[in-house]
Amino acid sequence: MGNLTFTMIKPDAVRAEKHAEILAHLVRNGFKIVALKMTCMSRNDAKRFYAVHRGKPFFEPLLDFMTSGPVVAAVLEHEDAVAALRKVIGATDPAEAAEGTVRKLYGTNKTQNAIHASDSDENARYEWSIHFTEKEIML
Ligand code: 3AN
Repeated sequence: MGNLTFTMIKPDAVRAEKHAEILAHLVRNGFKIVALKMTCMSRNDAKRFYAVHRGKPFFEPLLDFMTSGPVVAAVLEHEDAVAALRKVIGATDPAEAAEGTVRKLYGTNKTQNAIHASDSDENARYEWSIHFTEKEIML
């Protein structure tokens, strides 16, 4: 398992001014930030990002939400990074997320769930390449 993963603080958490707190939470949990930017996703970026969900009933609302305001994108370093970050962010539905996880603390519902984390090394590389060039990743 690789030592890099990708995360994105979603528009709900950025609108609520929670992005700095969430980044601090990740750093306290042992993640090192190796790339970071605040940006707005275009509809085309969001379509590429969520291509696996095309056709699902929540796809269009998800695109509307993800393009509704700025996000904070980051590449994070940690041992077994993908699994480690999934554990810290919690289940997709904040109501089901474990106590102390980012989604339990900051999420509202399955769409507005504060943060994204990649679910495989391959998807992490695909997702960070939508946001970062190679020279923006500080390895
Ligand atoms: P996760 O982000 O936990 O890996 P995925 O990859 O299944 O979850 O879903 C990607 C994103 O799509 C989620 N973060 C969430 O915002 C949205 N989503 C997933 N399932 C639903 C659903 N049933 N209803 C609304 N939004 C959903």
